[in-house]
Amino acid sequence: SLLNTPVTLTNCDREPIHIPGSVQPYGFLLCLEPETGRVVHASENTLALIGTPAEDLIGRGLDTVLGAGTIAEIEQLLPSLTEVTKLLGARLENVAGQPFYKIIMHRYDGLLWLEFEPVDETSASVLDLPSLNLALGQMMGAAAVLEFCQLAVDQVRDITGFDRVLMYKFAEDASGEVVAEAKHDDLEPFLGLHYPATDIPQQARALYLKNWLRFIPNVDYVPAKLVPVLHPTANRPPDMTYAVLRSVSPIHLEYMRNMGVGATMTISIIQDDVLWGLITCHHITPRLVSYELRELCLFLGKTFSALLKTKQQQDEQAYRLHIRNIQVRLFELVGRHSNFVEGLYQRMPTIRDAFSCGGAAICFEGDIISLGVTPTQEQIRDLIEWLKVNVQDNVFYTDSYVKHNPEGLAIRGVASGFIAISLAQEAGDYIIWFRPEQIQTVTWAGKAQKAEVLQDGQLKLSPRQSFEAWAQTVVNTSAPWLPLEIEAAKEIRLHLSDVRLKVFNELQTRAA
Ligand code: BLA
Repeated sequence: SLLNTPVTLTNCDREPIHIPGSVQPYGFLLCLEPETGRVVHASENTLALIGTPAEDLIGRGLDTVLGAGTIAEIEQLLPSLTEVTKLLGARLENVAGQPFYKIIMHRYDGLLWLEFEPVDETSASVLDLPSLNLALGQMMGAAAVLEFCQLAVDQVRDITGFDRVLMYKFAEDASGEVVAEAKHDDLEPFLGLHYPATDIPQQARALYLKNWLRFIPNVDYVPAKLVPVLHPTANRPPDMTYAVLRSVSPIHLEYMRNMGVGATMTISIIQDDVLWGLITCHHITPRLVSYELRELCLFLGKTFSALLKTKQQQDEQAYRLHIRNIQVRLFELVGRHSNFVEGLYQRMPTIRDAFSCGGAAICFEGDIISLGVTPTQEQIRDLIEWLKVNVQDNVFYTDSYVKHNPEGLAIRGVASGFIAISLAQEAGDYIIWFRPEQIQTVTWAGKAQKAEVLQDGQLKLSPRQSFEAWAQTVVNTSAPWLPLEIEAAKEIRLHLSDVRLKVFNELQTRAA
């Protein structure tokens, strides 16, 4: 079965991370049968933490560890208990010199879950409402998604003190990009780096849609097994989807260790039931973050999730306006020039400014005018020949020309992707916008540092080698064209076709 299959780099998307049968040992777990209140699972580290072997707790009631007052409080919470966690503070009965414990409770998989976290700090209030209000106000005022992301990571770093806080945003293909970063000055920046989808496998992404915050106070921990390991009625360990102490994938732990990270906390950013991104916090050394502070970060994450759509609409609106504005000015220039083609490049803005692209080419009556970074004249002529023969659509776009034509390999550096609008296909009259290969626009700051190779020839699991892996998945590909860009290209084509027709008609009339 999967449970007995060792996890490797190639099967880790099948690792059943929701049922590891063990916990992180900084706290301990008791699972109760709801009907009887008897313990059916205990984590084996009860021995280390409270001096009682897990075996001795099985079949017993909570009165073995808790006083009557705490038990009464728990019983009051039971009727309303769901997979959403509830919190109680408690001192343990009959265990001298123990720290104060937070009991984090939820009900799931037919069990009552009681997770005990020792409280290590003096429980000073984490709620600094005035500064939280200020931060939320700033976040609400952010004019664009990127600014919004930056404010969020700054805020999370401010209130938690993590060495590094990243906004990790997923793309369509589930690869990810670091779009904002707040960090300690001494750390190498990760901003702008991309990672392949395999770094956060699909079952993990699915779990993070249900459980919005995960915490690993020490990546060097040795997992504490459950006693017994199998669920009382199912032939598998109990489902830890909502458990705070869930022991995480050993592969992920190795990744974090190789990265030089000692502790992490990660918050899901969810939009319309889709995992949009993660706020990922790293600390170089192990550290405990109190449950209350984690809840506060979760609150920020949910607020961020709720406001995100507005910010995306603002971004789209701003880009739409920008394109519209360029179009209006261009069309005006085109109308003023007796030779309308000159209106497309002789003044500012030029046709190239219509979209974010590396360069553009105007191909008209056998001439080619290049603007910005484009393929050579020769290469553009080849491209036009290919378009004339292979493309019937008036507007054609691709983010990977090589997929359509192997000859595209020669121009992938400047033109992995392009949009072409035809003004007269037979004549070869086109306007083309070029986008470079994406990987050439993304750089890894620590380029000098080589990916480490292990003795068995495998690359060492690390962000560095992950970045290389991502780079492999996007060779010959440009950044994608947005629907609104394609719409705008269609508008430009319609307008220029009209103008061209008018000019043509005028010439005809004059000739007659
Ligand atoms: C989980 N991998 C993760 C998580 C992150 C990353 C953020 C979620 C951790 C959590 O929510 O607690 C990846 N973290 C990154 C990246 C950066 C970072 C890219 O800070 C960059 C700066 N991981 C691999 C490979 C495999 C793998 C190759 O790199 C498998 C072959 C597995 N990653 C893996 C698994 C999990 C994971 C199984 C789930 C861990 C768990 O929740 O149990």
